[in-house]
Amino acid sequence: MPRGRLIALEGGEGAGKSTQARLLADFLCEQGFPVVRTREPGGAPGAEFLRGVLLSGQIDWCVEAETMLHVAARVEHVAKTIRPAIEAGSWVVCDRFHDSTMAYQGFGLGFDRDRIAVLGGMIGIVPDLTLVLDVPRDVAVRRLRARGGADDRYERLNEEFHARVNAGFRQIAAWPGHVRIDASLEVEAVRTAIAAAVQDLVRSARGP
Ligand code: Z5A
Repeated sequence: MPRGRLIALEGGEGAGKSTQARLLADFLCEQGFPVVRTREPGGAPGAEFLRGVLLSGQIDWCVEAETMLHVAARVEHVAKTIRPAIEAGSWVVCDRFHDSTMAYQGFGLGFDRDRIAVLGGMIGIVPDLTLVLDVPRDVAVRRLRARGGADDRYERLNEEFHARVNAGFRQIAAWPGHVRIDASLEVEAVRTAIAAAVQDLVRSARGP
């Protein structure tokens, strides 16, 4: 059984990650790969439980505890969902992964980024490819207002916080294994850019 792959979609809120995760999963299915689409925080029962704890805003976590909770949710997600899927040959499309902890808790809330990197090493898996969806904050806010719905703990934080997160994601997008995607374009144009960005991975999985 050939090993599957892990592709993460990252970026600020309203960048279009969930929309593009669905479209990427469809594209990979069309290419003949079994696909599991999942998200963070969440993606396994224990991790979904922690998602509620983290996003409800009922508790004003200190940043250290908040970071550990995101990492704990990820460890559970990897153990129960991601690793078994990859070992069974599936391609996992994940809406957010460890770079979100780096961007939100590190760049956004000021938790020591070297320590976040160490915690990332403990997760024991690195995405084969990370697509960082980059969109100006004002565009993202317009999209979220048009969609409506209640704000979570992070959406309620101020614009300076979101500016630091977006600047962090721009730095992260230049790291090895990452590709920046212009997510301010129309849905179909973003889908096409993402399909192009995964081509090398698709080719390498097919072999010579
Ligand atoms: N968080 C953290 O702090 N640390 C961590 O380690 C992790 C997460 C893993 C999870 O929220 C929160 O947890 C997140 C960071 C934090 N909070 N923030 N901010 P979530 O999962 O509930 O929400 P999100 O990840 O921020 O997703 P979102 O707000 O739903 O945005 P999105 O998934 O990127 O976008 P979307 O749902 O695909 O699209 C939003 C709307 O725009 C929707 O109406 C679409 O139809 C529309 N859309 C999408 N693409 C386009 C284009 N190209 N043009 C026009 N309109 C579009």
